[in-house]
Amino acid sequence: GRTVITFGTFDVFHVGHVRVLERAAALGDRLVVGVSADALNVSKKGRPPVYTQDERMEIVRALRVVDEVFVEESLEAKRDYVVGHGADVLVMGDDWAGKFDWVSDVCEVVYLPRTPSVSTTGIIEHIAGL
Ligand code: C2G
Repeated sequence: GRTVITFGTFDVFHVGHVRVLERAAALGDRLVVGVSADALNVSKKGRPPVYTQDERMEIVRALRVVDEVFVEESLEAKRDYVVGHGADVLVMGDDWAGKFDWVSDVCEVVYLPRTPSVSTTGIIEHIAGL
């Protein structure tokens, strides 16, 4: 079987997240998802996500297309996560195009087009303006 791995924050879960996970799952037989740690988001974006990592993992784990979930502690550990989970292909949305090509010595790397006009930031701004 072919194992697919993908990564993300998946904060304020939305249809763009579902679609990228469904398309990632369709590329193999088993989908493993690294959900970024709260601490990683603080260091990356300067603020924690709206939902905690336990809540974000619980949501992603509940999806029919997801087989396994783990905490992504570091952006630089991709190669270790790929090898550790026996992944054959790493999938990311194309906002990350080219950024993880350095992992292509241990697996195939695929960037999928993002779903247009939906984002966590947009949802937060929408709600803040109500
Ligand atoms: N995504 C998408 N369409 C959108 C929004 C997001 O396809 N409209 C995809 C992103 O391209 C990504 C996944 O959904 O593949 C998760 O997006 P984020 O939660 O924004 O993840 P991010 O904070 O970019 O974390 O190691 C990589 C990081 O953990 C990625």
